[in-house]
Amino acid sequence: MRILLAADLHLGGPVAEPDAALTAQAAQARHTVLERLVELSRRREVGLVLLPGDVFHAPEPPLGAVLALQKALAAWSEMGAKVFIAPGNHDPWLAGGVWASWPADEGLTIFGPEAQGVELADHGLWVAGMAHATDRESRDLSRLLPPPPPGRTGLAVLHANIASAPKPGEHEPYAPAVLQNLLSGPFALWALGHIHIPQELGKHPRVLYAGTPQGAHLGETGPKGAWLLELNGGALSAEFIPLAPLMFHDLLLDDLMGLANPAALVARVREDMQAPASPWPQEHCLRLKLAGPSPLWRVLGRETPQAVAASLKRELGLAGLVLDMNSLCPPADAQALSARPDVLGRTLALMAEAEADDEALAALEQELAKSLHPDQRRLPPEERRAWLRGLLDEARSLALRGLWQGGGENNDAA
Ligand SMILES: [Mn+2]
Repeated sequence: MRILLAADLHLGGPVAEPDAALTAQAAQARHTVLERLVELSRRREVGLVLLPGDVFHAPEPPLGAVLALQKALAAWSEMGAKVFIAPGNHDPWLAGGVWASWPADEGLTIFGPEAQGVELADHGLWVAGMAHATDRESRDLSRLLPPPPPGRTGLAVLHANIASAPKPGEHEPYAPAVLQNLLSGPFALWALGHIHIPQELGKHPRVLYAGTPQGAHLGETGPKGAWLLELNGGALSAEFIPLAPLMFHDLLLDDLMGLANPAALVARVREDMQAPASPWPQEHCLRLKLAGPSPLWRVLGRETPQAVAASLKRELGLAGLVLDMNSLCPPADAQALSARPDVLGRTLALMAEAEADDEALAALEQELAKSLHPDQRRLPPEERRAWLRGLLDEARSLALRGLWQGGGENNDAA
C-alpha cells in the first residue's frame, strides 16, 4: 500500500515573483504542484492520499482553486485512491464554508470539527483525524483522535503545531501538540501539516511534517514536495520527493577574500545552492547577499547592480535573482584604516564608535524614527538595533568603496 502525504498546498494563495518574467509561472505554481501530486500518485500507484490541512489558503477560496482541487480529487477517485483531508487554520471547517458544502464522493473523507476514525478493512487500516473548527484553534487536537481498534494500523491526519519542531521564524501555535505524546501514542503514522519545512520528527511511530510543496517566497527555501510512504505489513518506509516548480534559495556570502574572479564567484554560488534532483522541471530563484571585503568589489561595482544581477542570473541559469551588494567592500582592513588621519580614517572611526555605543545608536534611532518603514518600527528594540547595525555596516562599505585608494601602489592596509 503506497501513501502520499502532502500538506499546506495553500491553493489560491500567492507565490512571490522576484522577477517580472516569472509572473505567469508563479501564479500557476500551486496548481502545477497539485498536478504533479496527482501524476506522482499515478506513476507510483498510490492507494491513499493524506492532506493534513491548509489545502486552501483561505476559508473561502477563489474559483480557480476550487476547480483545481475538484479536478485532482476526480483524478484520484478515478485511479481508486482514497483521499483524507483534515482542514487547518487557513481553511478551517466552518458551517456554511467550503468544506461543509463540498460534494461527497465515495473515496473522499473530509474530517469535520468532531474527531473521527475511518476503517479501511481491506487494508487493516484506521485513518483518524479532525478539522480546525476556527482559524485560531487552541485545543490539542492530537489528544482527541479515536485510537485504532485492536489489530488495525492507525494513521493520524492532523494540522497541528509542534512547538519543538524546527521552523522558519515564528509559527502561530494553533492546535498545539506535544511530540512526546505523539511518539508514545497508538498511531503508526502522524501525517502532519502546518510547518512548511518537510521533516521527520520520529521513526517509530513515523511523525512527519509534509512541508509545503511550493514555497510562497524567497524566505521559504529548500526542497519542497511530498512524502511517499510504503506500508508493508507493520513496516512503514518514507521517501521525500521534491516537486516544487519554483524553488527558492537564500544565500549570504561574506567570506569572499579568496575569490579572485567572477567565474570563481559563480562556481561558489552554484556549490552553495544545493538543489536536489527532482523528477520534474524546476526553476530556481535566488536571494544573494554579497558582503564584506572582496577583491571582486571593483568588477562588481563597475556597472549598476541591475546589470550585474542580469549577468549573474544568466550565467547561473536562474529564473530570478535578487542581489544585494550594499555591504560589499574593497579588500581593506577597516580597523587598521580607522587609525589613519584622513577623511576615510575619521569616518570609519566614527562608525565604529556609533556601533559600539548604545546611546549613539539610540540617538540615531530617534533621528530615523519618522522615516522608518512600519515593518522596522514594529520590530522589537533588540532587532531594531541589529537592523541599525546592519545599516552602519552598509555605510562603512560605502565609505570604503568611495574613499579607499586601493588596488595599487602605496596601499598600506592591503
Ligand atoms: Mn497552517
